[in-house]
Amino acid sequence: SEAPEDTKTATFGLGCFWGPDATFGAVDGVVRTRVGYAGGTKSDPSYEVLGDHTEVVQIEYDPEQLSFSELLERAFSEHDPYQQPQKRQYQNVVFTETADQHDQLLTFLRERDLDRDRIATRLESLDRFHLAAASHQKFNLRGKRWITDVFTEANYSGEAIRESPAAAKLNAHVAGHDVSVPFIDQSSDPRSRR
Ligand code: MHO
Repeated sequence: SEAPEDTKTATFGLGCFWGPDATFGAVDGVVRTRVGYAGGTKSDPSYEVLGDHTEVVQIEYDPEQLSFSELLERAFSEHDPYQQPQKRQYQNVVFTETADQHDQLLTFLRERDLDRDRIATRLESLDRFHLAAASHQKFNLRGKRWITDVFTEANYSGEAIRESPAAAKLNAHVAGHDVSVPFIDQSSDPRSRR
């Protein structure tokens, strides 16, 4: 089957973006991942000249398979919402992009009994996502030249590797993540029996 067309995006800052690029890549229903910078005002940020931006992962997901709440579940299991790194580059940020995502975030915080007065995670609405350079995309996979060389030989550009659903899964696997299915016992997931 082909990659789903009606995808949505979710954007999170969870420290150095190489990590969440891989953890979210493993999640069933995540179609593509890309890393970049958001949450600041500087135009054209780069890794070297970041300005007031934060490293973020942008997750493109199939809403038929995965909800924003499930992504929040994962994002909050990846950080302590009551601690925040001093360096803005690595801060925890949950961006919402639509009114629906914002509602799901409020519901999530309420159901999780998160103390809104103590929560340190930045909760912001996404203004703009700035893509990071190709050398930062699928960083774990890029450490395996014998795999990326095959993409290159098949005429994938850096951009095509970044946008490849297969590369997102390989990147996750190389980083040591196995397919993760939110809220479903993996032994009962038909995929693991194929
Ligand atoms: N320079 C740090 C973090 C990289 S992450 C893209 C390191 O080498 O681990 O900020």
